[in-house]
Amino acid sequence: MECSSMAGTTSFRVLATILLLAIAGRCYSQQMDHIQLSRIAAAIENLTQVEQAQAVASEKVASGIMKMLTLMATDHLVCERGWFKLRSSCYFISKDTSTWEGSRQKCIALNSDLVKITHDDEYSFLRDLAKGHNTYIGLSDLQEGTFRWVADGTVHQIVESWWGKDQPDDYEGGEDCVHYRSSNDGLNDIACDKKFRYICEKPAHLGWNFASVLDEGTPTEK
Ligand code: MBG
Ligand code: CA
Ligand code: CA
Repeated sequence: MECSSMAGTTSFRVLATILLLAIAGRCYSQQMDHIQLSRIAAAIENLTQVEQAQAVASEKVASGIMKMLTLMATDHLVCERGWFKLRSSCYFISKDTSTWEGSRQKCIALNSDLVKITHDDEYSFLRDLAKGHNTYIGLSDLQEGTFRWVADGTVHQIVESWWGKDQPDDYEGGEDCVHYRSSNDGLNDIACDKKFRYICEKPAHLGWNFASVLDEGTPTEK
């Protein structure tokens, strides 16, 4: 009886030990689970932060591009010193005089070409720039007897009101180059070897300061 009681006590101890070990093992593995979970949570948190930072960065890039496009649209186009701006072009009015071809070469040397007039307000602007002087523009019928803009070879779209009275008349068959004739207050065809002032045209360029585009707030012109 005692023996069997001893035997019973022993097997109880073994069972209890096994149970304790099992509980301890479970606790340990729960602790491990907890550690793993914390690690995963931290990793998710990190990823979220990275994603948020990326979203902020993409937003900045998008808004920078928008600003650049806005700047390119109009206001921030500028002309260098000595050139006058109208819309997206810069114009140079000479003080010296030259033949029509000589004028063209001088414009080309200034990275431009003799002016091409496409709008009424451009015509008025140039007439004001000429300030009462005879002034060459980039129109001639040296080739094929058709008036073409020398800058791009396009055929002149007739704007009657720009021509002076009774012009163009190819007077005595020898007038192929066009100038603004101050005394007629209009365009006139003339012999190309006459020497006049001239107007050059080239595209205006972006005058923004790159840093201001990336900054918050309204970009400022230099
Ligand atoms: C002149 C023009 C010349 C020719 C001439 C005809 C009074 O202007 O400069 O080009 O057209 O008129 O009379
Ligand atoms: Ca033009
Ligand atoms: Ca004429």
